[in-house]
Amino acid sequence: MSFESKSTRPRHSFQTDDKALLPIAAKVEAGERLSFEDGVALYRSGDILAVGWLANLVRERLHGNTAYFNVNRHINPTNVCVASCRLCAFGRKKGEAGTYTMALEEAWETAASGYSEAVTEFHIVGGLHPDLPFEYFMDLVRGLKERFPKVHIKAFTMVEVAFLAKRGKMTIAQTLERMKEAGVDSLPGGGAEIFADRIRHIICDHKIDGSEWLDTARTAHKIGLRSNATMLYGHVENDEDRVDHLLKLRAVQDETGGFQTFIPLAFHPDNTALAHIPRTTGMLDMKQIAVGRLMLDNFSHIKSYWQMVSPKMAQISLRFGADDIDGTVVEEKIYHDAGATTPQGMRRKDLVRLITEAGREPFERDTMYRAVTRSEDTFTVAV
Ligand code: V47
Repeated sequence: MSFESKSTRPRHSFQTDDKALLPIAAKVEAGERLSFEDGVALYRSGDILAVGWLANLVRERLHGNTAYFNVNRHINPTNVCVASCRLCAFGRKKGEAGTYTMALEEAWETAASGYSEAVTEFHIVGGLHPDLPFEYFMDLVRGLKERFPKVHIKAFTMVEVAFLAKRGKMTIAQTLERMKEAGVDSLPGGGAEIFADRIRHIICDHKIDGSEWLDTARTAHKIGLRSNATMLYGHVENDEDRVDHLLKLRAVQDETGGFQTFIPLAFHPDNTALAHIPRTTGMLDMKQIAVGRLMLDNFSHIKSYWQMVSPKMAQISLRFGADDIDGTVVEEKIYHDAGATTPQGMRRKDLVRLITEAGREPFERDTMYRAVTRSEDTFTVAV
């Protein structure tokens, strides 16, 4: 994939006291691909400003001064989950206190509730429910499309797709085709966590493994569904595990070109089985954005999800490699069950303010990164 340079600004030259960064800087300035060792050296560097400077160089080459956001709404139809992942505070076993499963009418009503601003995207993820039939999820999507025909449906992680395929006795491709027919437009990037088996056994033993996640993404892209990709960091993984994760994503992207956005997700430990792990620091959060931008040379977009790293850090990250801060969200459950102290949603005007105060130009996008123009309760997408 090649990108047109959007930067018009003359650059100052690169400066660092960290000698390990010098050959990496030469490669970045020449537009060359970085290696596994380069990735590890970037993670190990204490010179966050130098690493960020390089990531910003790439970010501005691709997107100039533009920073993207969208007006979206999250819907989590159920928190009942068979998986019991140690990383998760959201999922509950069937019959446990605090479980919920939305009736279809309830899910459709939820979609319409919250802010008055017309949303352009529904983001739908949930637990791996042992009893809900495949048709529940298809009816959910079909019902949303009937009620909100203009809204893009970004639904079901690779983990949910693989689970629904198994339960419905279908192949992954058949499952994805059925989802597409029902109205799913693209897939979110969740469930990727860290691909290395050693780590997966500790944090999410009952989920599909890394190669199954990547295969499911590959299949989705091949049948024309684009997706995002995430990486969960700040738990028991090391620098090598993170670089390995990034390179595996980069390899699939070379093959399919189907990933839209990379989103590093900061681990929230509260109420999980890994509650003894401290929360991520600002340094680590900025590193993930910057190293992600530098290693994933074939991804167009790097998202700093404000719910994860806080609105303040998301704003700063627009100078450290990120070009997107996600959207209004309206109602977030997964990180709030795990102790997130951010608001559950944000108004459009507040996202615009964060971006503007970072000295960037806000660009309201739809899920496919097309421009959105709007009045409060309706919108138009540029095609
Ligand atoms: O897959 C679960 C993660 C993901 C915790 O595609 C946790 O645009 C931190 O993938 N601490 C779901 N993370 C969310 C997700 C996402 C979010 C925003 C945008 C997009 C997109 C995707 O959240 C899960 C898992 O990796 N997660 N528990 C936790 N305690």
